Amino acid sequence: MKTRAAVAFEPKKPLEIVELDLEGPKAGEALVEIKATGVCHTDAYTLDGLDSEGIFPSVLGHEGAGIVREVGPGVTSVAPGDHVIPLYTPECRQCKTCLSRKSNLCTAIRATQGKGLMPDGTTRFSYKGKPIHHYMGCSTFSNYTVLPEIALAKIRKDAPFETTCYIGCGVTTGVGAVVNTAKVTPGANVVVFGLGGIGLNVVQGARLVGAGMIVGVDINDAKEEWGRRFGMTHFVNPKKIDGDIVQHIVALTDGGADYSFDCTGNVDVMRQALECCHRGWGESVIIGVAEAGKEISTRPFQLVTGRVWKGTAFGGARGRTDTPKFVDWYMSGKIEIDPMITHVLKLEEINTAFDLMHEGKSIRSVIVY
Ligand code: NAD
Ligand code: AHE
Ligand code: ZN
Repeated sequence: MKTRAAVAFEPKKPLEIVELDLEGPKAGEALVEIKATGVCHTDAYTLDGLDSEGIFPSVLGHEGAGIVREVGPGVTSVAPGDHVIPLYTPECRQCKTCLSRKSNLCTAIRATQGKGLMPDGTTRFSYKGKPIHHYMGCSTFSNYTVLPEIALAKIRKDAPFETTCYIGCGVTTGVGAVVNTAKVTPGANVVVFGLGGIGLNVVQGARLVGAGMIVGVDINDAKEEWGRRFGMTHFVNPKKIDGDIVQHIVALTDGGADYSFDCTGNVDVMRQALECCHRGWGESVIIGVAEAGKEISTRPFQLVTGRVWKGTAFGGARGRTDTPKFVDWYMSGKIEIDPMITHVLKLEEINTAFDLMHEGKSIRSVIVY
C-alpha cells in the first residue's frame, strides 16, 4: 500500500513529505493507521545528527496513537479496530528483563530496532524501490506504519487521539519517572531541571504523589508560568541568580533535594542535578538524552556521601501493562494533558513543530493526520 510520511532523508535537513510504499504486516505484526503523533525533543536530537543510533533515510516519530487496520499471522493480542499506542519500549513478557520484574527494558527486539529494522531484519517502508528505515520501532511520522504486536498497547476507545498520543512518550516518561523510577514519597522536596514537554510531566507527577517543594529550574523565564500551572512551587532561572545554582538549590531546600530530575539532556545540568541532592539520601534521575560522545562526571565523594545517580527510559513503564493505566489516569482527570498541547499541526507543517521546539515556543506540538 501507499502511505503519506515525513521522511528524514539526511541529518540537519527539513523533513520531506512524500508517498512511501509500505509492505503489509508479517507474522506477529500489525498495520496501524496513525491518527496523531507528538513531536518529542528526541526526534529533534536524532534529526540533528546527535544520536549515535541515528539512521538515514528514516521515518522518525515515536509518540503516536492510532487504530489497528490489519494483523499478520499469529497475532493474538490486538485485532483490527483496536485503538493502540505504539511502544518504543515493547513488552514481550518472555525475555529475561520482562521476567525479572526489575526493569521495563524489554530486549526481545531491541537489536533490530536500534538498526531501524523490523525483527526479521528488513524494512516495511520503501521509496522509489529503496528501503527507508524505521525509527525507535514506531515511525509515527507516517500515516500508516507496521509494528510487532509486542510493541502495541491496546487502549480504551473513548480517549481522543490528539491528546492521548502524548502518553506514547512525554507523559509516561515524566510521570513514570516520579512514580515508577524515583518512587517519590509524599512531602519530599523535588527539583526538576528543564520545564519542557518532559519536565512539566515530572512536575505534575510530583504534584500527583503529594511532593512538598516542587522546584523548577529553566533558563527560559517563560517556563515559570507553565511550571506553576502544573504544581511547581518555586522557580529558579540559573542565569538570573548570584552565584552557583547548586548552592542556591541546597539553600532553598534546606540541605538539598530529596529527588532531582534532569529533563534537559545537558551533561553539565545532569551534574548540577546530582550535586543539588541532599547529602546521605538524595536521588537524581537522568531523563534527558545526551548527544553522542558526551559523558557525565562528578566527584565520587558525591556518591560516597550517599547521593544516588540513576536513569529512566519511558518512565520505567511496562508498555502494554502500564500505558492503558496512564490513559485511564488522563481520562479520569488524575493527570492533565490538554493544556500542554500548545500546537496542533498538519503533517505538511511538521517542520514548524521542530522550529517551535528549538525556539522554546511550544510545550508539545501534535501532528494530526
Ligand atoms: P524540550 O525542548 O521541550 O524541553 C527542554 C527544556 O530544558 C526547555 O524548557 C529548555 O529551556 C530547558 N533547558 C535547556 N537548557 C537548560 C539548562 N542549561 N538549564 C535548565 N533548563 C534548560 O524537550 P523535552 O521534549 O522536554 O525533552 C527533554 C529531554 O528528555 C530531551 O533530552 C529528550 O531527548 C529526553 N527524553 C528522554 C526520554 C527517556 O525515556 N529517558 C523520553 C523523552 C524525552
Ligand atoms: N539512541 C540513543 C539513546 C536514546 C535514548 O536513550 N532513548 C530513550 C528514549 S527517548 C524517548 O524520547 C530510551 O528509551 N532509551 C532506552 C533504549 O533502549 O533505547 C543512543 O545514545 O544511542
Ligand atoms: Zn520521546
